[in-house]
Amino acid sequence: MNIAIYGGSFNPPHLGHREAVITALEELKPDRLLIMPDHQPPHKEMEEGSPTPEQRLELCRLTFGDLEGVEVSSLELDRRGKSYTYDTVCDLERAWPDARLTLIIGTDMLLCFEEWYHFEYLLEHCRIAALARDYEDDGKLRETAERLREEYGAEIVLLNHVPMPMSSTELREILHRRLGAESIREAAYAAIIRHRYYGAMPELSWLREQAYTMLDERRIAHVAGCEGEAIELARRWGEDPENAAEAGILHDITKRLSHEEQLNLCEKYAIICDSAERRTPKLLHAKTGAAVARDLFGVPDEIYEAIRWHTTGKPDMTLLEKVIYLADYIEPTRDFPGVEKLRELAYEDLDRALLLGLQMTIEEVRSHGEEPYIDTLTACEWYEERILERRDRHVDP
Ligand code: DGI
Ligand code: FE
Ligand code: FE
Repeated sequence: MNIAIYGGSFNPPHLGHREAVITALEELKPDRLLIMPDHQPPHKEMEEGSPTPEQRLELCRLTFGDLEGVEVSSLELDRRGKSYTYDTVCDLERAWPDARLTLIIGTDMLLCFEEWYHFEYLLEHCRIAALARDYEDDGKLRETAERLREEYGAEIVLLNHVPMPMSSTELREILHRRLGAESIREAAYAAIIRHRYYGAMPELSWLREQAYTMLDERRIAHVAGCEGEAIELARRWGEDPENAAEAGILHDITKRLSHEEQLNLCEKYAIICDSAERRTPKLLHAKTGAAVARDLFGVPDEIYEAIRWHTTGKPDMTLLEKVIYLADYIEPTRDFPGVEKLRELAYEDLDRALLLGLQMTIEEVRSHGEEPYIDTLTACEWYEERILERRDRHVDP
């Protein structure tokens, strides 16, 4: 049996790793290919804030799990401590005494192979498959391969592999700037965002795609409008436009769910709701939307809260909460009597616009013969008082 082993930190695994695996499958045709995330690399410290070994293992499953003949192995994780390939090879030889082992390694790893723990044993017991870019032009690589063959009788094959422009190190540096999605397998990227590994922030185009599949077709224009308006309001009032965009994109993600589904989500996320909320699914979608946004997309608290309060508002709102409340109200697809006035006011005096929005909602709800929800009423009272106070003190907005 031919077993190929592809070890590494996979911190995170990316499409370059996946391409390498596909090349190795084609060229080596192993019976099985083991992806072997290390517990702790022997030659370096794992960067602070990296996901745990178990989390990296899971990211590997999400990156390679669908490839036939490929298995993500927890051997090195289970062994704990520093992960020496020598120990792994010994373990595999014990498990499969007749197997022929091939180590798949990167170019740089071949160049320093003589620093590996018990490298002579490894060269004697394993074939080496080095992932080489332009190896015909790479004198140093060919020289090293030739020398290892001569000195140790090593068996070395070079896999012609065009590496991706992106490395794990580079990805760790850009994920928090809302970049990198195109270099990572979708399912793994979704997990990275969900848990915000590496301080990752979602690429907005990726987030839109995800959110829009959760919406009624008719609502997409509203959500896109709300995102754009939130960005503008954020710029006007000194809020972070990207956080505003993220909250705008996600604010209505549970809106299309039925009343029953809303209530199921309340149960799932241990959301407490009173009888008025239980009766009015319109009020629930703000709470369930925030919970789902946090669960699926790992939104930070400030964005969670902005989604949470976007329907009713509340006293003493944060800037982001106000921005989302108003963006939802005045985005370009909204056309109700009075929207123009509210649009103007939102860019002139944020609190007065907020108050006007609250008052209009109360009027609207009452015109349907319903009683506005308590949060809406207390929010309205709070801003009425605040604006009166402001007037008394002649304070500018
Ligand atoms: O989700 P959207 O339609 O984009 O907007 P939204 O989240 O502000 O929801 C608006 C709806 O919610 C609108 O039909 C009025 C309703 N609503 C807002 N505040 C209250 C309310 N309904 C009741 N019963 N009480 C409220 O205080
Ligand atoms: Fe809403
Ligand atoms: Fe909305």
